[in-house]
Amino acid sequence: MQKFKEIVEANERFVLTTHINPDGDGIGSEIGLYFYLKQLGKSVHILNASKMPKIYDFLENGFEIHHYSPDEHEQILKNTQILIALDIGDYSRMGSLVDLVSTMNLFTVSIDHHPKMRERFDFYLTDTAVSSTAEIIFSLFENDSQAEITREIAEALYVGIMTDTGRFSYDSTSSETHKIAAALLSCGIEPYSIFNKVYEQNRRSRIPLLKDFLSNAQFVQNQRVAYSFLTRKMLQNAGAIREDMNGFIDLLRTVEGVEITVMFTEIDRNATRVNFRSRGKYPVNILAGKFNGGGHPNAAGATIEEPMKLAIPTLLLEIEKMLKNNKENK
Ligand SMILES: [Mn+2]
Repeated sequence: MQKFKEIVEANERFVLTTHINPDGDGIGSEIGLYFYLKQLGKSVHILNASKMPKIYDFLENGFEIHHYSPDEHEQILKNTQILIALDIGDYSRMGSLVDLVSTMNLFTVSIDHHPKMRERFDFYLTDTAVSSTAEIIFSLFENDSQAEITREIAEALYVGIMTDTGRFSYDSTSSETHKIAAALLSCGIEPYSIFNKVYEQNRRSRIPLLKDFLSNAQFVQNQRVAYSFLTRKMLQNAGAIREDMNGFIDLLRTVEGVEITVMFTEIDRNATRVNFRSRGKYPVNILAGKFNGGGHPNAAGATIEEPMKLAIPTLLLEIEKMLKNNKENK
């Protein structure tokens, strides 16, 4: 933390980013850090490889979260001294920013709560004990008498914590998490209003897509593994976008006896996105790691460079091995 503060003090121009397909923690942490740096008088831009998810639009007030395009933002990057990637341990998850950033003489920082992957950032502020990157950003404010958490910052950090803890339900939710949430609430934010904006604005196209997802669901390995899939065609027919799938995988996880849940989504003809959930017995980040992905023991993801038809059996075989090894080790 001290070293990070020194980096901040010694520099003036910052760019913030988060991972592709950003979540509430990535966005909330960016916004928190944006204001933190602004309060210290720094120049700050936020450039994200992916478009801003609509549900988090309400957090974007009086500043802009740019959807990165090399032509438009090259100059900003050229003028930048420090690039800070939030909620990313894995450099490649900066998406389209990687091409330009990796050729530049930029000092790169990762602030994250995931285990480090293939160390490529110049500096890491990592705390795997906290629920979310937003908790780390909160502690920046806590440890700095010059910085103050305003209502808009509190709202952004609360969204980060709420979404990354599964609404304060995962094991990563600590007493410290609740203390931080309490501190944020005392800044005057309204929990139901935030909950409503994040979780109760589903698009109608989510429903036909959910229908497909549920009818494709399979239970294998003595019902211990549940999986389902969605093709591009199904998304198209439902008029759906990727955000419409949020939370689908967690429905399968709630089925009794299910230990591992997997959701496959077709990216294109030769690439399949795989998301994993575990109830705790099997660390799914190990599975994701086999395909260059990553995450937490209970929630992870990877992209398999195979058509979905092949990716499904490939992955199911890996799961079978994992279950078998676990049995033998007992
Ligand atoms: Mn996170």
